[in-house]
Amino acid sequence: MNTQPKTLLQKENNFSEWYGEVLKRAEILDVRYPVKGVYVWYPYGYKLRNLIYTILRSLMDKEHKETLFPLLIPKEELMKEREHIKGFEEEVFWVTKGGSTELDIPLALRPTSETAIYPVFKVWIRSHRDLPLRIYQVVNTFRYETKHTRPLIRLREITSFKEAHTAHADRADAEEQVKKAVALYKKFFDELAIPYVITRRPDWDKFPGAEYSIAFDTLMPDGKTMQIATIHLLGESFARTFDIKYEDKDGSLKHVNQTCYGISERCVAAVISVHGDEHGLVLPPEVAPIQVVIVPIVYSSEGKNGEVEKVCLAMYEELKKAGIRAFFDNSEDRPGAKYYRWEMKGVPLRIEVGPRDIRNNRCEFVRRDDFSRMQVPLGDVVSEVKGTLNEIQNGIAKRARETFFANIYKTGGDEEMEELSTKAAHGIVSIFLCESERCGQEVEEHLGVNVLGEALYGDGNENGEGKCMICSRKAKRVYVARAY
Ligand code: 5CA
Ligand code: ZN
Repeated sequence: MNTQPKTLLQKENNFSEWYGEVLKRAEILDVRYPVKGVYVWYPYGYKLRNLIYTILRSLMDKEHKETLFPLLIPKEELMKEREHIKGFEEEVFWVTKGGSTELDIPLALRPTSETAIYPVFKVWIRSHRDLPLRIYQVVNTFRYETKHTRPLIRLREITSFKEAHTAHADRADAEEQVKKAVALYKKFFDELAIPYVITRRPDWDKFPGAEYSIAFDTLMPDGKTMQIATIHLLGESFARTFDIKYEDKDGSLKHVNQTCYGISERCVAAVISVHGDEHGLVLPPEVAPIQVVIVPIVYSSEGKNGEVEKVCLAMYEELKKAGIRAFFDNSEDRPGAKYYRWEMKGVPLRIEVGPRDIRNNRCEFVRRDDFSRMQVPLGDVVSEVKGTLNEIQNGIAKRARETFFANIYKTGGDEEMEELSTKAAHGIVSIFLCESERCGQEVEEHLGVNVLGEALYGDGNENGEGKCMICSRKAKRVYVARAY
């Protein structure tokens, strides 16, 4: 039996408004802080963020060591790598004064940490025995974004920037690391039930200072893609600039070969946006701050401390002991108000317990993902909760994948621009496009899209070869979409 409550928030037609309302009502982020592009995590949102980052950290910790580098970067270091600074120049926040004294050396707030970390790599790395070196940190970074800022998506203070930096003896090992990083990020987003395509960014739009960049993109409910992770092969460019060398087995001095890869709180934005519905958040059990909420249905004659409350408390203790993040809502609010609150906050499973249930030695489960109800004997609650949470996790992932792949459109080659443009308004379009910047820009202008890059992983048609839709030269499958 389904008892779907009536629609509260429009998601499909007005995603922007939905997103703002949910961040507020579910208490994820407070946007009232008086600095543009800078926001405050509510405790509930921060708990969600931490559960997501616990997964990320545990994946990272297998082969990386966590460190912490300073926020301030001396101007000279930031300016050393020419390509890099060309890309970031206009995005850097500067600290130029200490009190009323002008600083001799202006200090940058890190926009990313290559130029903070690599001068230290130079002194840490001596011999081939020091390689490979793999570190990561989770920090705040600052970017003076001039495009429209948006909570969790385009920030001036990125609060949860997970950046990994690695150094290797040779290029083959660095390329191997790129593959490992791709595999690691796949696992991460799979656990969050976030679908993605993986592309190799066009040469003319790669990370400043990188040889090539690989990106993960997901699809938002308004049909725009959002880049949720990037992995860069840096090669020797930074090693040459920062003079990072090691002594090889034969005694010769060689430059290291490097990679870096990063994820921001856009991963939290993705979880919220991809899975949420008209009633608010729908959280995958893996990351839900509260996995199960117990709501007593108490009739006035029984009141507090009655049989219902006793049963609920025992159930709560049992669930907690089994390692399940449970919450017993014994507040004074009416059950309806409680349903609304916990639905908005995306709690995957609600257990209702009323006097009649107790007489029948049972309770009622209500799933957040599809609002289906199920009666469960009181003695089976723990095992049934575990099984149901598992089903919810899988159900959420399946639904997200179906929506995602239904919105990837593969061109045959004879479509009109206008037709492709319409498709691109709803999702991702796979076209044949050569590597030239001119053709890329032509497509971006005519279709009103962004070129995500060469398809490496996605709808299953990545490997085709054809003719560039602009110049007819040999071309590979490329994903394009309107991007955040
Ligand atoms: N040093 C490299 C790897 S850590 C780097 O900075 N790469 S990046 O510029 O591509 O950023 C990594 C990821 O951070 C991006 O893929 C994107 O998902 C996210 N990101 C970038 N800018 C912002 C921003 N202003 N707000 C939120 N997330 C951002
Ligand atoms: Zn072309």
